[in-house]
Amino acid sequence: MDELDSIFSDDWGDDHRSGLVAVIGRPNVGKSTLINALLGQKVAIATPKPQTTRQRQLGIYTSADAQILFVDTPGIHKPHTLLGNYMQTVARHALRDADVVLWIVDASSAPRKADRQIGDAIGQFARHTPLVLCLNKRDLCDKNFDDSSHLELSDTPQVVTTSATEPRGLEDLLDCLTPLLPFGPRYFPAEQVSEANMRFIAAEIIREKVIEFTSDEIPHSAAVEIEWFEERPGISAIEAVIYVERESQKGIVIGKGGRMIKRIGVAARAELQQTLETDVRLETRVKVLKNWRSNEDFMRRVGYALPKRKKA
Ligand SMILES: Nc1nc2c(ncn2[C@@H]2O[C@H](COP(=O)(O)OP(=O)(O)OP(=O)(O)O)[C@@H](O)[C@H]2O)c(=O)[nH]1
Ligand SMILES: [Mg+2]
Repeated sequence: MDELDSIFSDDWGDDHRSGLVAVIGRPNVGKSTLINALLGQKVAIATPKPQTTRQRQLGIYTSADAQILFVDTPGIHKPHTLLGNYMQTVARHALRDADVVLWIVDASSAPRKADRQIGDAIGQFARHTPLVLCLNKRDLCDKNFDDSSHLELSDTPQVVTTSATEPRGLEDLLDCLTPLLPFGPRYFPAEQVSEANMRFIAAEIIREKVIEFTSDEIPHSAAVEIEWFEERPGISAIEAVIYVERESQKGIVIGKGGRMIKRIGVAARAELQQTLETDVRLETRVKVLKNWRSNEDFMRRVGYALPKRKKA
């Protein structure tokens, strides 16, 4: 026993807390924006269009007494493609693995059936996990905001109202989450905010600009593959391909006289330069791959790595 005690000694301090907080909710309620605001840095792309986040992503918040590993997840929705299935699988597993569930709802609109279904999913996959209900987008509500319809979504006593963009309520949210985490060590150095590698970050930044500047089906139909990434002193060279599903979408992403692809490139390059802290040479091309959202091999190639289906 003495030996075990020395192996498992609590040398991080008895009262340090750490663990996974799964950030769950409908698409577009502000999950990624809220994580970025809590960290004071952009770790996940966020856009006004729903279904922006496609993968599990960690946002690491470190204070003197806690390390909170925020798990950003795809918004929960009814999937129509293999990509949609992948996104829902990611969200479900984040729920299962969580030490605490942070359920974000949009306070500025009445709760919908989809919100209630998320409540059911939490009951099914994380029944015994502490739950915090976060009413976000408070800045879009009336002064005399009535939260009663949102409170009916859950009987959790842990409710926080926030605005990720103002920002407001973030300290309250951290104060609410921290005591719900188990005691544990720091898993990452204090200065680390993300696990993502630069290739992934570059692809996401380019995808964010595509989503921001285009409309209709394009945001859902776009995937970005980094074909070449080279960091040299003072300059990074990146070659990226934007995949869409139809010729007509390719025309939209390129734009009249190449104007749209230029706009996407200029905005992405500016942000990449800031992130990489180097000059960036960015080349972007657009390719069509019909129905790639149901193409397992391609999805794996661009990081939507569904496990291989078992043969019956
Ligand atoms: N006014 C206001 N807008 C917000 C707030 N939080 C997020 N938004 C906006 O809501 C939109 C969606 O934000 P995201 O962070 O991408 O939402 P999400 O829940 O991560 O969405 P998915 O990844 O698609 O599931 C963006 O335009 C944000 O700027 C808020 O508190 N107030
Ligand atoms: Mg998101």
